Amino acid sequence: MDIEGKLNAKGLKFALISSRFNNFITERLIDGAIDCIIRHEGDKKNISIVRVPGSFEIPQIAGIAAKSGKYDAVICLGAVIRGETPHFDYVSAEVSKGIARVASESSIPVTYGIITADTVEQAIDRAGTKMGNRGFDAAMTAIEMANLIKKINS
Ligand code: INI
Repeated sequence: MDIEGKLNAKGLKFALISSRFNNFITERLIDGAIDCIIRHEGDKKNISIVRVPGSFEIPQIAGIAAKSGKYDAVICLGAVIRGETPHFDYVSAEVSKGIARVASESSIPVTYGIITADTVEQAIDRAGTKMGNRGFDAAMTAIEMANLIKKINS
């Protein structure tokens, strides 16, 4: 028997955890995630948007949201853009490891919509222009995974 999650967000509840750092990018990721959920029959009133200061703070809040029992999926949205110091490397490594840890410890999907880019232009390309929208993609994965988990558990 093949088991897959369907791409339908009807009745599903989502938490979007987004950083305010680089908010000219992350607000576009939020728009993309909401657009994806609504296009797949989800409802705006079932979407909570939680803003945190920077991407480093995302995993902790994602873990709390995942454990709260209020959501069917948690979608993490952030933009880490390389500067002139190694700060980028520390923040991008920690947010990636942190989300992976929270996801593996959670019973609902916790998806990764973090842009890591060398330049502002690369980040813009991935926030709704040339290279799609990472927020939309992370929401799509969350919808499929939420339905897959429900199916496995049913
Ligand atoms: N946070 C980001 O989300 N993106 C960045 O590009 C970034 N840079 O480059 O500094 C960033 N730093 C802030 C960090 O996420 C924490 O909020 C801060 O260190 C306080 O814990």
